[in-house]
Amino acid sequence: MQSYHEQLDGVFPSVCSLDCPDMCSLHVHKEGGRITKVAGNPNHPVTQGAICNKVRHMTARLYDPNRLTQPLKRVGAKGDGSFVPITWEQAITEIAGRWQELIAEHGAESILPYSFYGNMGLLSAEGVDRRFFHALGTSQLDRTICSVAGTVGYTYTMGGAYGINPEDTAQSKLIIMWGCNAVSTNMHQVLFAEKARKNGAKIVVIDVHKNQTGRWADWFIPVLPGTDTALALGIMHVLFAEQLVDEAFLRDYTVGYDELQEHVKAYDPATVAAITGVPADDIVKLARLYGETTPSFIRIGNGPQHHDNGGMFVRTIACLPALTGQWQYTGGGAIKSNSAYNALNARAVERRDLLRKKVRTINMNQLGEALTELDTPIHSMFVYNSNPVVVAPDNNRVKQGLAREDLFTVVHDLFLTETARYADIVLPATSSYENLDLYTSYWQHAIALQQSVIPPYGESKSNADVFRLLAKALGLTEPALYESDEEIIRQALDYPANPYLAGITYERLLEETVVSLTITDRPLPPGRLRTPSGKIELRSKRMERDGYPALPTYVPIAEPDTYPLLFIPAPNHNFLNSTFSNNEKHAILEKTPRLYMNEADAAERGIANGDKVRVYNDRGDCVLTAAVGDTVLSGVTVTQGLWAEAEGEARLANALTPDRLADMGGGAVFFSTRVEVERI
Ligand SMILES: Nc1nc2c(c(=O)[nH]1)N[C@H]1C(S)=C(S)[C@@H](COP(=O)(O)OP(=O)(O)OC[C@H]3O[C@@H](n4cnc5c(=O)[nH]c(N)nc54)[C@H](O)[C@@H]3O)O[C@H]1N2
Ligand SMILES: Nc1nc2c(c(=O)[nH]1)N[C@H]1C(S)=C(S)[C@@H](COP(=O)(O)OP(=O)(O)OC[C@H]3O[C@@H](n4cnc5c(=O)[nH]c(N)nc54)[C@H](O)[C@@H]3O)O[C@H]1N2
Ligand code: SF4
Ligand SMILES: [Mo]
Repeated sequence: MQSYHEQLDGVFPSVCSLDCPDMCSLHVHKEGGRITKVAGNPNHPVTQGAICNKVRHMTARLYDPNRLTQPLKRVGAKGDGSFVPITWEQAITEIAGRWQELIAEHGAESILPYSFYGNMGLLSAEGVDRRFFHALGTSQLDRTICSVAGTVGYTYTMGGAYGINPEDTAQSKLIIMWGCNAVSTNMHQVLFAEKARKNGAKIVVIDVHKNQTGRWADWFIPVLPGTDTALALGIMHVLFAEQLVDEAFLRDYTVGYDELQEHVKAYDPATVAAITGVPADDIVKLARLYGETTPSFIRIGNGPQHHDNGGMFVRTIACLPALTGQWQYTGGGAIKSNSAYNALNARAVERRDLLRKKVRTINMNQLGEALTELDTPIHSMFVYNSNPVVVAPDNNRVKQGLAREDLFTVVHDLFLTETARYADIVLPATSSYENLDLYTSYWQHAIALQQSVIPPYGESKSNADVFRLLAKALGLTEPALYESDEEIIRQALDYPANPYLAGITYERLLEETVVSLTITDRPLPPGRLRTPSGKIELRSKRMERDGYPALPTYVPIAEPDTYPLLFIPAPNHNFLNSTFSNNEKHAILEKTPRLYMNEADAAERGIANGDKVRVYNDRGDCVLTAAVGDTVLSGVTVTQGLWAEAEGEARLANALTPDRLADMGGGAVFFSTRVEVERI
């Protein structure tokens, strides 16, 4: 039978490759060899035919006139975007030649790979690329920009990225979206919550911004940024004080509950109200609602863990369902991430063993510092699946580093991104619709196989193919670098250590595209958790050993208060991080980058709704349009979306964000930022 990409017309099964929890099952429509429509697959049990606005307009991105078709070589100054086309052979020869010189003179550690999950595919994000950089012995990258602080925090409490089945949340009676802008970032969680609401469930949203998700809530609770740990401890205080806890559950399935009970006495509602900005009455009301409703579900969002205290935030929230024994009930408990159920054979895929000597590891959140301040400098960087000039914190430092004349930069992307403008060589990348790849969800329990639906666009190539070409040009002989896409996918699935993968084979995926995991028992109560005690660790000896308080503890954010307003640059509805920000269709849908401000703060500065404002601090500035109202508390400002740079106007929110690291895992702290705002 003809493969999908050889057929000119028809409807083909596919899967969304974007870094989004939902991993929607798609139907791709083709006419005359071109994709004409990307739609949801109505037969998929979880995503049920619904997809987001962003991907409904995917053809505008795939066939955007600005999409790259050929390799390019820089002819102008770094950053100004002047390039001429070259052939793939010239591009690969030049990269290999420069790298051979650098390796001879400075060693392979002078080369840094920089990537994230612009494409979530196994082969695109952690396959041949990882093998290649391991075999070459380059510096390694710590991929910490998204969710690591919270993952570490959750793991201390719960033993791993294990939550409940999101499909069960249709049966919940209380749903708390805690720092999760689900209407924009996890739409199928909203659809399950809607089902629950029809059955009488209440939806509470706790956020610093009354955005689309806050407006959808039955009860929106505004909180001051970075103070949620105190709020959770205040809820615990009331639950213990009013005996709303499940004693039997605490005794059987947790450790340290008596110490926790003592510890939270200090977090009485009045004390917590002063920290969080949530009135004491509301803290009591929320605690009673939580204590009296079963089953209750908490969706732990990514937002609040992008603070200095983000690891402790997630560690603390993760304790709440245990207090009322929620893990015992269908639809009760929490989801932070469910990625551990989908774990593939990373050892076989990434081949860390190919790295034959100890090399340094660079935290991706401190790229600016790494490029400008290291004693043993980075002389070359290869960027793929990421756009650090826009997404990395303190991006003026990133730009300063990328502007270095002695830095040889290669960027592989679908577009001439803000980062690509600083490259010496730009390579055109295929979209996920052009490749075979394997996808797993970090929310639903499913694995999917993407088969190429269209041939490569112009001369573009997949990540895996680029690294195979580079390996060959550099004369690397390690056979693992030349294994086929299919072979690597088979190795990933061959992983008896993960029982949930049982019965999932390459053949089955070819046939069915998306396959649900078989989950009969979970490492959640009444089962044994993967914590040291096998129970939920309300008190954690492991944390104590790692230098943290053993019990959940509120620690304020670390940003010095030189500037008066907190600044939260969060994701928006129509972009995915910086992806789509450069596609006209999506930018028009999103209209303009705004700064949400409280009326009192605006009045104090003579700012009216619709005014152009400059947001600034010592790190940089950003020009936005003021949206004055009551969607944020006084002292808080919010912007949404990682916008592409506009002609002559500073629009990059990350010009303002710090590159400090979070309390756990070396995570990013985008939201622990302080600024001042002035009318232009
Ligand atoms: N449309 C769209 N979807 C996306 C993305 C996108 O850019 N756009 N990005 C994808 C990626 S990579 C990720 S990681 C996820 C992230 O998706 P989410 O888990 O929803 O996380 P964020 O959108 O970063 O932040 C969620 C909310 O946290 C709030 N927040 C910030 N600080 C605090 C705080 O201190 N306390 C509380 N309670 N709330 C706070 C923000 O206002 C925001 O509404 O979404 C994915 N899906
Ligand atoms: N201020 C602020 N900054 C943030 C965040 C925030 O909330 N606020 N969120 C953070 C989070 S949670 C995340 S996950 C990061 C995300 O940061 P990134 O992972 O950098 O995400 P994107 O901006 O989507 O950039 C992905 C790039 O990969 C390219 N790409 C897509 N597919 C392929 C492919 O197959 N091959 C190659 N070579 N390239 C491809 C896309 O065209 C795009 O330019 O941003 C972080 N930055
Ligand atoms: S971005 Fe998320 S919601 Fe949109 S189609 Fe992809 S997986 Fe679904
Ligand atoms: Mo992310």
